[in-house]
Amino acid sequence: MPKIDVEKTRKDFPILSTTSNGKRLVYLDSAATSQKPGGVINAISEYYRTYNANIHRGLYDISVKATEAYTKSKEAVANFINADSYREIVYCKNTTDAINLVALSWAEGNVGRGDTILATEMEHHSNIVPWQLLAKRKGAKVEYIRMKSDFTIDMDDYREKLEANPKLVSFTHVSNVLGTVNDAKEITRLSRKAGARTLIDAAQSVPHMPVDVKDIDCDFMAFSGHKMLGPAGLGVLYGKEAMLEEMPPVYGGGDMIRSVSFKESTWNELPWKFEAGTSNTEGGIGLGAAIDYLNKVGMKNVRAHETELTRYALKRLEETRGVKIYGIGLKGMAAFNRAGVVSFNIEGAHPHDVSTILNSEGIAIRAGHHCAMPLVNTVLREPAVARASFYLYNKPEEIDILVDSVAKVRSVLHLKN
Ligand code: 7TS
Repeated sequence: MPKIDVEKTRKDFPILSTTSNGKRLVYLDSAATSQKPGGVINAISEYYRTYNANIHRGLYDISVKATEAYTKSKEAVANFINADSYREIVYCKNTTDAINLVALSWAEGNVGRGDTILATEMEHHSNIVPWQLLAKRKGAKVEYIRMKSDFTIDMDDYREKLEANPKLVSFTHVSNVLGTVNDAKEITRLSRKAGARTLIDAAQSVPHMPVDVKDIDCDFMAFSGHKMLGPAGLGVLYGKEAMLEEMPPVYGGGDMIRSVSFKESTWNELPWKFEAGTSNTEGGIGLGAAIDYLNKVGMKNVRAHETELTRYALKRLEETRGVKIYGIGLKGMAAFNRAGVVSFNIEGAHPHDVSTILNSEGIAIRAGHHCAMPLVNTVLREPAVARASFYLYNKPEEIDILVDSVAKVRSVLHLKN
């Protein structure tokens, strides 16, 4: 028995029964953003219909209820990643914002002239640009751990780069282009041994597999609610309590203070110290509902389902003429961890044309540099790649539609061989 009843699951996602270009929507772009189940949509709607109020401010019932729901969602996030408490869960706008918060707070005080920040060659721009900005401000430098030709991190290169005593190792858990799952625990262990702090960009891992911050033992982790069935505009920064305690706030304003005088201010307790102004209450409530949904399905089941889909997609695409895959192939999956992101090109076709033709078949995939220009342009040496990415609501039949349409692309573009 499959652990996920995909037809039943699909019924929970209203958008999946809509059409696009007269065809049933085949949504294969969950790495960009996930679709939302009715439970999440309803939780947000119920909040606006029945208890919309500003949190932490009113003493009246609906404000208390909204505050409780928002705080409860933080407890759900903390449990979901096995953090010690909701005090370690800071709400931001998204992964990008969470990483910038660490750059502007912790790193601002701890990285100086000549210091190094280590990332990898497979980062999303959001885990490159904040460090480049910091490096410019501080006279520090950003270095990148090399990727091997098998699409995994070169651990020898990493060990070598650790000898320069970097202040921070900030790396992606799962590549949004390659689907490579990096060994977060080992990378963190080595970084700790070298005296560096660790930030994990978990935008593509937390939504798709069990992730345990205590087991990994990282200092920081960043991820986005919109990629895990929640609404956009709400991301998470996890930080070890001791780290967050010593960090200064970045944004000042309402709610993040304990007291304010004309001369100076003191800060609210964690995690509110980092959350100035009126909160994204609907975002928190929506993320809480998303986590309830994922917990019911079980993250091990999500991971198993996506692994199965990935194997099937790789098998079918590897058999398709003219298709080149960027990432661990079907054979490689025996040895390496791989997530449900499959980037490919069709020989002789620009990925934008591929995406446009697939769109006419109702298929949503992404084409471009996927906000990982250094990886795509410099390491893979491509101007762009097409990418299909999966989630718990995708089914093998959709991969068949994708692969059949890829064959159609070849005939539309009159590609030979
Ligand atoms: N890190 C990784 C690994 C990502 O895949 C993304 C978004 C981000 C950070 C940034 O997330 P945000 O929520 O702050 O925007 N990745 C993608 C993608 O692959 N296609 O669209 C967005």
